[in-house]
Amino acid sequence: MSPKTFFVFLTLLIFPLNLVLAEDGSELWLRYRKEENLSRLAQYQGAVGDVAVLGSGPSVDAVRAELKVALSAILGKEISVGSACPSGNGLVIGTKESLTAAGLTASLPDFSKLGEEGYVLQTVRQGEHQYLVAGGNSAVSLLYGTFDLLRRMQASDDISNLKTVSVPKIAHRYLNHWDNINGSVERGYAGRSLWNWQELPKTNSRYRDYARACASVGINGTVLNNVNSQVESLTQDYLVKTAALADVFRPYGIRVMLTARFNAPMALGGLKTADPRDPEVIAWWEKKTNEIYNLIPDFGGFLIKASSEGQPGPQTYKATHADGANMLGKILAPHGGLVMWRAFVYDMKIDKDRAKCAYKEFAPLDGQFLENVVVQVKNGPIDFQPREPFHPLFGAMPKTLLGMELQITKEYLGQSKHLVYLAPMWKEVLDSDTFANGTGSTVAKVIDGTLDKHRTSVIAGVANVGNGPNWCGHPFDQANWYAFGRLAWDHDLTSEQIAEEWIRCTWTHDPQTVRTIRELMCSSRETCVNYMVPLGLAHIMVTGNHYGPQPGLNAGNGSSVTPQYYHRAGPDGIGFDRSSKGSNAVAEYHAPLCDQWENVKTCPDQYLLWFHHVPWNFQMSNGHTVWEELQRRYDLGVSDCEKMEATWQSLESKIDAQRFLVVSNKLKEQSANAKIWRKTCLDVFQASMSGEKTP
Ligand code: GCW
Repeated sequence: MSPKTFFVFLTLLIFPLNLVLAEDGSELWLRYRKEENLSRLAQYQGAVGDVAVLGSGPSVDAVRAELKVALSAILGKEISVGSACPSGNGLVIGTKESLTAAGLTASLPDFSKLGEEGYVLQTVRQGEHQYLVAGGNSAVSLLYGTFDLLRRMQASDDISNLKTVSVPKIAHRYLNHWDNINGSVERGYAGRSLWNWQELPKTNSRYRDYARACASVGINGTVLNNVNSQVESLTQDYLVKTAALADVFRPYGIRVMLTARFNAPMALGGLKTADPRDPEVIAWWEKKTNEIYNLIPDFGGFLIKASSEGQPGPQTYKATHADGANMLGKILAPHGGLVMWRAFVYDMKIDKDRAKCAYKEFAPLDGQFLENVVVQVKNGPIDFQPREPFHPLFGAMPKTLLGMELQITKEYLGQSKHLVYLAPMWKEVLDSDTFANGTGSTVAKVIDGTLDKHRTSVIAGVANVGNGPNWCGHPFDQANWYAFGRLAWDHDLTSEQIAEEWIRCTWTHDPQTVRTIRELMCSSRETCVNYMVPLGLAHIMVTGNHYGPQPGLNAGNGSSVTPQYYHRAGPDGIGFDRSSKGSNAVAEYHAPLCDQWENVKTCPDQYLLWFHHVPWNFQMSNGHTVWEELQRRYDLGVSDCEKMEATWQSLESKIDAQRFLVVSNKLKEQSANAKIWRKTCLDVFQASMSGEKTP
């Protein structure tokens, strides 16, 4: 332990309220600090020292409140936010009408292209004066424009001559909380649930901070409860509590949604069936939906996990997913609500290859879902693994509104103990070409609705937020919440750009440190793949908690979904044969992908063992056998973890002591874990190679 680290440790022990606690990560990336660069400070004072937010209403008040806090901190003096256009230079924020009335729209772009949420942020010269103008068509768009400006200022960017137009590419950008009523969070690693159901409808200041954080990256919806849904969430008591949260979130442009348990008409309504075609069932849902909209007029809709992992669903009644989803869709449509129907199903009676199940159940239903029904598909065909090829449904349901579900909480990627920045993984999926409609039919274009001309679009992220002081557990997990929002808004942003923004808001402006942290973040996902599941391996984590390695559990019994089921290591080789000689999952992809992945010679290394079972002496393109290459990748994973540790240590003087220490300790644990992964996996594979049964 370095002397500085030791000192912090001691201080934390002795003086729990010492100033160092100020950097506990609770401010997230909205960590407004005084601009230290004097010429920049002067520029900011000139540009935004005089501020007016035109108009009124809850969202406008939210803009004012944010600006007051942020600008006062950044400029280092109390700023008052007026409501009339400044007579000299200054910042003016308003909707089209108010800006027009102030005579400021002449040189601004056409507002009709901005939609409801897009904004313009532009420097406007008028006579002798210069205004920085943020404008849009709705009060919420002003909030987005404001956060854009504040992001630039936090990053110490030049704002003297701005000309930005920003419109979200995806309409519904939702978080999915897997939070239970008792305060536990399924796959939550950052404390208990943020929602205090006991205390609600009484609210607390953290709810508002959550809304600020979400709005600052453009997240505009949140599903409050677990997809493994408890019917209690739909009782009047809980709806009143939900309405209280909705009231806090509304000014920030965030709509609330709930999951609904499909058999609620039975469990809550006392009916004998939940058959979606039964008139009494339909009437029950109608009544419940009306009750919800009476309390929450802008309720977003229901997210449903049906006929999946023990959750009830329409199939009990020999009805299809479309029957179930449409029944609810029809009821929600007049209210403007959506049904998000999950495609996470893997009934292995449908196919022995888990990766094929959802496609087989859902693809034939294309064209049968109503317009306000979204089929919500995980990024990959199995389950949030460190690497999977994209889900084949993305190229298979052009007539269906497909939404994508990403997992921000890193269930299978070291949870809140490992530093893994997820943007590169999400970009990999979004940028993948499905070839559904010829070259360039990327997954991003499928889900933003442009490929198949859908009227709306959806992306969901399983939240990593809890009630712990730094919200996400690992200080770097905040970057994943941030990146989800930024990519949901604009999937053309690069992982590097997003990391850079986040670092400059969260850690420091020092260029060298920014670069170092950015590189560390951007390589972290590949590092994780290397020490966990290289070359297309998957799902060899401990059954249940999904944290450490457990490739050998039940090896050799050949039944259902054990880790051995996934890696198939044995004397003859390793990998899951999904070629036409095996499960033929490759056929769920369009040409040329199916041909490229079918052929072991053209299948990319990163998917080799996902699509192929190869002998241990299989020659990789780099001349290694697959066994040698596996060893090399695990070694690389371990040495890259050690490099991350060393790199972080080199930043000690650049980072506040408290967060430095938290990250140091976590990186140490990550390195130790990577070694355990390497040893456990290689031992089991080696034993399998020689035909031994592994424990
Ligand atoms: O990733 C798996 C998790 C389950 C989860 C399920 C799902 C909410 O292990 O905890 O349940 O997926 O996505 O429904």
